Formats: sequence, structure tokens, C-alpha cells
Amino acid sequence: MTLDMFEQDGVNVGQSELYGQDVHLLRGFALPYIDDIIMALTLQIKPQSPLRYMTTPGGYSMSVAMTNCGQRGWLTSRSGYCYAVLDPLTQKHWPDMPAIFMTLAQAAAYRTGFDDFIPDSCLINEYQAGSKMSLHQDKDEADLSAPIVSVSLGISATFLLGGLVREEKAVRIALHHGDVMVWGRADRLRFHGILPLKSALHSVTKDCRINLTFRKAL
Ligand code: MD3
Ligand code: FE
Repeated sequence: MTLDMFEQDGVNVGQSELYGQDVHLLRGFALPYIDDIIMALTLQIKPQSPLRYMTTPGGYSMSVAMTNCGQRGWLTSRSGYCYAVLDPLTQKHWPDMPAIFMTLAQAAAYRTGFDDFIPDSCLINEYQAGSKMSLHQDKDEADLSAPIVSVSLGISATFLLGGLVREEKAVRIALHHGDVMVWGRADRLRFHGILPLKSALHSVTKDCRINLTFRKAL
């Protein structure tokens, strides 16, 4: 096995990058939280509300496995997209949002000028080799004045940052273990996606990439 099959553990840690007016990339910001995040995912969230492959309104199975924690969970099915109080798989509430998740999301938002971000939903995306997310907008939330915070864990991915219309050419940004993105205001409705994940191994997540997306749904 060659060395470069293993991912670097954080790249340009401590740097912050700005795209457009309000897309902030905080390199390695989540690194101090990693052990607690993995613990909460493994012991609390995944056992209560397992990862599953949801169906798109068009009838396709997503290549990304998903679950949620918090007061609301994002769902896609044949009937469309929505935020739901109950997990359809268990007919129970989604797992509580761990305090450390809230602390991390609020710290990242505060650092980038969003003072009072209180997410009520955290979508957990798990990418295996080949999983991708096509270019889309996040617009199922009631209050578009709230930012979104996303945390990347494990294998690096290529993020596509498009414009406010689908036709605008997207720029590619490498996202690594521990990176946190915060976006809002003028950039809240930008198109974005993830290129098919390349096969690799990471010491923390093994053969996958995990993304946490914190949103204010209500
Ligand atoms: C949007 N997830 O679940 S979030 C999603 O890595 C989703 O799993 C991706 O898009 C993932 O809806 C990416 C990261 C992100 C970062 C910057 C953005 C989304 C953005 C800037 C503008 C608009
Ligand atoms: Fe999105």
C-alpha cells in the first residue's frame, strides 16, 4: 500500500479563506472537536437513527447515506424535500443535537460574523468512494437570513462552488479533514455540490468522508 493512499490530517490549518462576499472557509477549525464528534456519531446518533440511502423526488437512490440530529431532520423522498420532526425509519424524534455540535457550529458562525446562529437541524452525510452530490441550492429553510455551517471529516473531497444561477461556472475547492465552511447573506443561495469521492483511507473515518451541515430550518 502506498503512502499517498492515506489522507493528510488537516491542510493549511488555522488559515481562513473568503470566496465571494460571504463564503468563509476555516481550515482545520473542527480539529479540536474531532474526538467528541466521532464519539457522538458512533455512540448516540447512528445507533438511534441509522444512516440510510434516501430517494430523490425523481425516484433515484442518493449515493450519499444520510441521517439527522436536532429538532428537525432534512428528508428527501418520492414526495419531495422537507424538514420532519420524526425519523420515518424509527417513527421517533431524531437524536438530540450533541452540545459539542452546537458549540462548534456557533463558534464557527461567530468567527465569521454571524452572531446569533442557533441551528435546529444537523444533516449528517456519509460519502463512500464514488458518492457525489450534484449541483443544487439549499432553499428548504424558512429563514434564509440564517447562515449554514458545514464540517468536513475524513477523506478529502472536491467541493463545487457555483453562482446564484445554475449556468454560472463553478470553482473547485479542496475540502480536508477538519475544515469548516460558513456561508450566508448574499451567498446563501449559491449552487454547490461535491464531485465523486476518490477512493482513499483516513485514520479517523477509514474509507469515507462525513459532512455535518448545520441549518436553521424553522
Ligand atoms: C452552499 N452538502 O447536504 S455543504 C447538503 O459536503 C450539501 O455534504 C455538501 O450541500 C457536503 O446540502 C456541502 C458545504 C457548502 C459549502 C459552501 C457553500 C455549501 C455551500 C457556499 C454557498 C452555498
Ligand atoms: Fe447543499
